[in-house]
Amino acid sequence: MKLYFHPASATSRPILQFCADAHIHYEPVMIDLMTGEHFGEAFAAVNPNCMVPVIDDDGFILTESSAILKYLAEKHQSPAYPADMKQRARINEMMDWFNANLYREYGYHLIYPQIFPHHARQPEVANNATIEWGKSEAIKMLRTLNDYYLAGEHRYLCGDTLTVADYFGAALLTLGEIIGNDFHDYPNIEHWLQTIKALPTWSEVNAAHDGFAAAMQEKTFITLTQEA
Ligand SMILES: N[C@@H](CCC(=O)N[C@@H](CS)C(=O)NCC(=O)O)C(=O)O
Repeated sequence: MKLYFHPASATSRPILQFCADAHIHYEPVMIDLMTGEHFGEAFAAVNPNCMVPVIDDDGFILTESSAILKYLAEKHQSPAYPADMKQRARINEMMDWFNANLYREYGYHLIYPQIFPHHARQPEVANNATIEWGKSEAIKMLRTLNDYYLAGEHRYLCGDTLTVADYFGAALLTLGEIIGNDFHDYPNIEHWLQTIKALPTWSEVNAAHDGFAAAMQEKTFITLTQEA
């Protein structure tokens, strides 16, 4: 299996970590998002959306990080994606919530327009409005994550077992570290993230992400708590 990825990409990192934990072997194909390699003809032929991650499993090409995680977990009969219908539905629900709700506002409206020039809206006033919108919507969603999904005694997102939803959600949330977000206002989120970050594979898998965050540290961004 080939895995097309970028090591600092929020949607590649959960797959890298799941593969590490589940001992899934793959041929890594690094696509350099920083030089625009993903817009080139070669990669567009693999994924016309020009996005990572993608897997090519013996000719079966699959895009979409959430679908890839579920496919790999099912293929390898991982306990991180239990076969029970209702447990699975709960995991799917959580992954859809992160992907369709949180990532749209938090990633594509609050964070990416501040760090990637090709995501910035024109004119500047439109970009600022996009960022403000993303920030206020993300805050509402994080409140729901903290007070509803992560309320109670359970250790992980969907109960007391680590699932693919935890890999996915933790990677998307830590994307905010690039602009200096922290989760001090959300103790349940902070506690859950600490649990996921304590996985033995976290540091190695997230080394490029940590390097990217460190390189951006001197810059000023609008964060969940920081005004312009
Ligand atoms: N819905 C897609 C989104 C993937 C995505 O956002 N990929 C980002 C990296 S984290 C990307 O390739 N961005 C390219 C760009 O912004 O030009 C998925 O979940 O796989």
